[in-house]
Amino acid sequence: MTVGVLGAGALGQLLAHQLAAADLSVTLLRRPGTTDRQISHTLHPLNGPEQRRSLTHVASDTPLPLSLVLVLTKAQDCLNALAPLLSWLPESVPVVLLHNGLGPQQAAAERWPERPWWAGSLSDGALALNPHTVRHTGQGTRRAGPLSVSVQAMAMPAPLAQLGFEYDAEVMTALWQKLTVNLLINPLTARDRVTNGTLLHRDYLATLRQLADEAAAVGQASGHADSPAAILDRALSVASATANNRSSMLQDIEAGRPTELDAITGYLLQQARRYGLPCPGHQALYQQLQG
Ligand code: KPL
Repeated sequence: MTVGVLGAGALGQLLAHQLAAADLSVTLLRRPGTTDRQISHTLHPLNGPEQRRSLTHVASDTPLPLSLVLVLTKAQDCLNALAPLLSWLPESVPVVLLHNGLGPQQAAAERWPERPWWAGSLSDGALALNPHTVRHTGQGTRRAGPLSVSVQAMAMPAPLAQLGFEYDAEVMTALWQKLTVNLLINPLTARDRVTNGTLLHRDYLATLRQLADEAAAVGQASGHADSPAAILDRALSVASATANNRSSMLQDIEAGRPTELDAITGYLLQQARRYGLPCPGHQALYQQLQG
């Protein structure tokens, strides 16, 4: 049986390499209409020499014997990318949503309620040097857990454990915590065009504190007991572990691609409006980065 990876950006390529390195069969699921082929991909791992391997690319509307699907598209592309795949994928196959931000996870589970949805987060740094070459720039933590109540009793799919994902029964908490990391790191690094590690400079501390305070207030209103200090510490420790990395939002801006701003800062602002909470720091970043 094969693991399908939907979304062949930096993290999609990285996980495809790591699955193949663990001797698992892996296929990159591409846009419908693309020709099936074998493509040579290169990984620059954190340590050791570069690795080359031939990876299979297959159009996502082509039925295949998949045992698991990992979704690493951009948040805003997730639902459209899933539709052709879910038109044929047996309902028993677990689908794991691993994109940044919040919103599409709930939308997918509502649109296809019969599916065994999983969700997760990874805070690795990865840089796509070109569509077939990726550099792993920072080791992150990886957590995944069942999103739908109907899969609570299901064991974690083995390939996730082989990729170093820890099982997390409270995956919404993991997603919230990852959201707070992205809220503090991505928009600031994208606005100022700096690496993640630049945020460790004291010039950024006051801004990061304000962003953490605002995020904590929204989190507490929506049921996530996360303190401003915990949010700040978490973001600083990821910025330090991925210091040389350019955040995915910065990479998107530099490549002229749409960013995940709406699923990250946009999601927080939407929740803030719901609870009547002001978020001037996040609002300003949203406006500076929009368009
Ligand atoms: O998730 C990331 C991203 O860039 O989107 C971090 C963890 C901040 C790594 O750069």
